[in-house]
Amino acid sequence: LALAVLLLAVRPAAAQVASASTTEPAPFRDCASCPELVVVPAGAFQMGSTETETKAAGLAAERAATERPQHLVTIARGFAIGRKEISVGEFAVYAEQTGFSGKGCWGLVGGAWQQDPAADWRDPGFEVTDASPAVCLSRDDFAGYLAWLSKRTGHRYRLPSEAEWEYAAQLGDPARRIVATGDAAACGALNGADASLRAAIGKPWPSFDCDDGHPWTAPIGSFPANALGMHDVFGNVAEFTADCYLPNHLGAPGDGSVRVTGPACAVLTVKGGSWAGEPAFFRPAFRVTATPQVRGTGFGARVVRELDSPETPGDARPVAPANPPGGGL
Ligand SMILES: [Ca+2]
Repeated sequence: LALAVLLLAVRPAAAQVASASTTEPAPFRDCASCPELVVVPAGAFQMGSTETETKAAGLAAERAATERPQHLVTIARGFAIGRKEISVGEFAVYAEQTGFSGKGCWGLVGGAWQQDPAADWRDPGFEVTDASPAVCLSRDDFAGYLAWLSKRTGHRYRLPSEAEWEYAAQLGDPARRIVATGDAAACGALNGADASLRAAIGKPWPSFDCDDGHPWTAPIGSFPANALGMHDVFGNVAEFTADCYLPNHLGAPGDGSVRVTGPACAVLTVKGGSWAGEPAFFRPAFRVTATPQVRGTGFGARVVRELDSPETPGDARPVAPANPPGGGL
C-alpha cells in the first residue's frame, strides 16, 4: 500500500518531467554503423535574431541583417536528428561500400584559407580518427551518403532544413546559455576558434581568449550535450542544411520546409560555426554560405531522419553502450 501511494504521488511529477522538452531522451539508431539519433518534438519558434542579440554578440551589421526579419515558424511534425556530427568512421563504411573518392579541400594555412588539391576527408591536413567529424566533404558528397543510408535502412535520411536546424539549436539551449557564453566559459562549452588555433596558425585570428584544447576538429561528443542530447551543435564543424541561401528571411516559409530558389541551389545555408568560428558565430540564428560542391576543413553535416509516426522512432534499436558509432557493421 505504501508503495502504491508513493507511485500515485510520484506519477504526476514524472509525467511532467517526461513531457518537458528539456529532458534528454534516449538515443537510438537504425544499424550499428548508422548515426545515433535523438527525437526533436514538434513545436513553434521565432526564427532569426533580434538586434539586441546581435549587438550583444558583437556581430557586424551586414551579417546581422542576414538573420532578419525574425518570424514565427511552426514545425508540425517531430523528427530525429543526429546526436553528433557525421563521423569519419560512419562515412568510411559508405566510402568502402561504394568506392567513394573525392579530393581537394579548403584548409586554414598560416591564417589564410587555401585549396589543397591533395587533401581529402581521410587526410584533411590535420590528424583525424574514426571519431572525428567528417570534413572535406561537400553537400553533394553528403547527399550521396544520406541516399545510401536511406536505402540501407528503409528510413528517410536527409539534411535538416535551415529552420529545423535552428529550431533544434534553440530548443536544445532554452536558456540561451551558449549565446551568453563569454571568454571564460566558452572553452568548456564548444570547440571554436581559441588560443590553440592561434598558436597552430601562428597568426592573429578572431577567437575566444581561452584554450579549448582543439586547434582543428575535436572528436564528436567531446563537449557537453544540449537539452535534446545533441553534441557540438555550435562549433567543431559548421553544418550544411538543405536550404538554398537567401540574403535574409524575407519571404521565408513558416512551416519549417526547405527554402528553394530553383531546381538547384547556387549557394547553401550552413549553420553552427566551426573550430575556426569567432565568438559571435555561435548562436542559433547565425548563417553562412557554401556552394553545393565546396569541400572545406570547417564544413561537416548532421543527419535528419524522418520519424515513422510523429514522435516514435519505429523499429529502430536503442543504442547499446558497448557499440560506439562507426564501430563497424
Ligand atoms: Ca578550438
